[in-house]
Amino acid sequence: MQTETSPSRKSPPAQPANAADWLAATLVEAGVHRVFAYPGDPIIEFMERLRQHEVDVVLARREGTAGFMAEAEAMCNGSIGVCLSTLGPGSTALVNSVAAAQLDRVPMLAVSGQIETARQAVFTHQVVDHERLYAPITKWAGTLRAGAITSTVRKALRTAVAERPGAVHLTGPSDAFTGAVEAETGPLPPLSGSAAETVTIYRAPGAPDPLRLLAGTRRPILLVGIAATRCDAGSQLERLAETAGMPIVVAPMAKGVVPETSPWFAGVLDMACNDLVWDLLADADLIVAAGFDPVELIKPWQLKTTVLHVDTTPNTDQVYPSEVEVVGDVSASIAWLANEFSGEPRRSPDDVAAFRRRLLGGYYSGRVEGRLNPTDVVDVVRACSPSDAIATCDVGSHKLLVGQGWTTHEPRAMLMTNGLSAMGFGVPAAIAAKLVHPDRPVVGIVGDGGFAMTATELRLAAERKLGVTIVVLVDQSLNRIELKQMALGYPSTATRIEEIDIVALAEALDCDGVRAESTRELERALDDKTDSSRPLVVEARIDPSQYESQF
Ligand SMILES: Cc1ncc(C[n+]2csc(CCOP(=O)(O)OP(=O)(O)O)c2C)c(N)n1
Ligand SMILES: [Mg+2]
Repeated sequence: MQTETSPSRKSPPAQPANAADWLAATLVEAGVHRVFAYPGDPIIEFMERLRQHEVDVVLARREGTAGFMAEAEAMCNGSIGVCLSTLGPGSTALVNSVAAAQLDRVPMLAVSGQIETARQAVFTHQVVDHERLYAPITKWAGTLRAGAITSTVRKALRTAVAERPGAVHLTGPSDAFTGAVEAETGPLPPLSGSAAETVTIYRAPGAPDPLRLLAGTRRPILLVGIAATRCDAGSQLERLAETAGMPIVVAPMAKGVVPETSPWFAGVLDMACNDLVWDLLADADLIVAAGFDPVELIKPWQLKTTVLHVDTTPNTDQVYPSEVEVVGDVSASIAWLANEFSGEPRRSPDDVAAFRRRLLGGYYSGRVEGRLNPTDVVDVVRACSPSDAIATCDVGSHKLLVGQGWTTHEPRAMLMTNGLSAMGFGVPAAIAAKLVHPDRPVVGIVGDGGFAMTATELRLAAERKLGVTIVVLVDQSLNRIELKQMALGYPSTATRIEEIDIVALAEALDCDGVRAESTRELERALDDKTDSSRPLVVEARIDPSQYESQF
């Protein structure tokens, strides 16, 4: 469990030159040493102060991808991701990635510049009311105002990281940045997001004690989500699984919370073959929902099975009913359940293995012999990547396969958006992951639609010598949507996309590019990557027909 802020590199100056100087120093103290930005007039002063405090100001190619990079950085290391934009078109362009951090439950501080305070009341050119724009997609949207700068920043940081974490937006009028900060700045708040180790139990009238509930079951199962990753609950989850004999189903963004080679790992919810996973849950007599966030549900919750809610926060969503809640640090709660459980394990790893055989049978169905199938790409890329590789994926049919089929060995090693599920995440996330972990291989598996949205970010990767590998599944289709049109008997309207010469595009962006039409060509393309400082883009020309039998 994270209990301390990252070590500071520099304390705030005793006498900051202005509020921007103080804010830059405060972010450094809070452990921030990189921000992702797209500039404009009112944030010039803030960017310069960040530079003076040795913060790496990374220029993405547009605000939306800057925000995804900040989100991915926070997903990688559990810290707060910071992104900057200018006013008006900058702040409106940042909206998607702020909403992604909010729904993906990732701590983010997004800062947008604004015209000076006095002009805001009546001036209109490029002026958008940020507080109203950002209120529905953040935990809090505030403004830096003279006299309340320090408390506003403390509130922003504390709010972003507190359970459940999410996005905070701050508006910085240009005069607030260049103006003075209060004399009394106060200390930083705690920046640990994890919940208290003291566990609180809430019960509806007449509801059973959680220990008796678990003890009375014959077919319990664990459903694990992102709060378990935030609480580092993996080893305790495996211990409970073994002690009580419980298969583990994970939500997609929690992939890796327990190693997917664990004999108790059953599969991933709401990805490929989701019917089989739902059947497994329906067959249980108790679901221990451990840090499971219903924001990851694609299908409605239709189970009648009793749920024991174990999370950092009470079950305020009520997407699933639960009479009993164990609220606190998920690792501590699961450790308590494991310690107190007595009796024989209810199920064996053999039961889980039998289920996994069925699941994998479904996963590989629909392969076309002699063609490059989507599952072939997942298998080959996984086999060619070391076990500690970090993978990212985008949104579309390919995500549903990667989510189920990519074997993830550790937490925070598979980055995806499954709260907002916004296309265009996979490429910037791979770049951010490589910035955070320069020594680990990073591979992004993306659709041709999401790639077309974000490909130019690869010039940044090339410039910074970030040797990411991006595998583009080319089907010339926004497949996930085109399949739904087909199911309705409609023609493909606005879902076919024109071919791009991805190899030529990669070379134009100063990356290597390779085309692969078979598993052998794909293996060769990946094995031949020798220059670890040069991005590689693989145009994987797939036969998408396997997707049809999957969903
Ligand atoms: C920003 C955004 N716009 C639209 C969608 C709706 N959407 C979900 S999947 C998808 C198609 C993705 O196409 P592609 O990237 O080629 O992946 P594929 O489905 O072909 O694997 C679309 C349009 C979305 N999730 N995000
Ligand atoms: Mg596609």
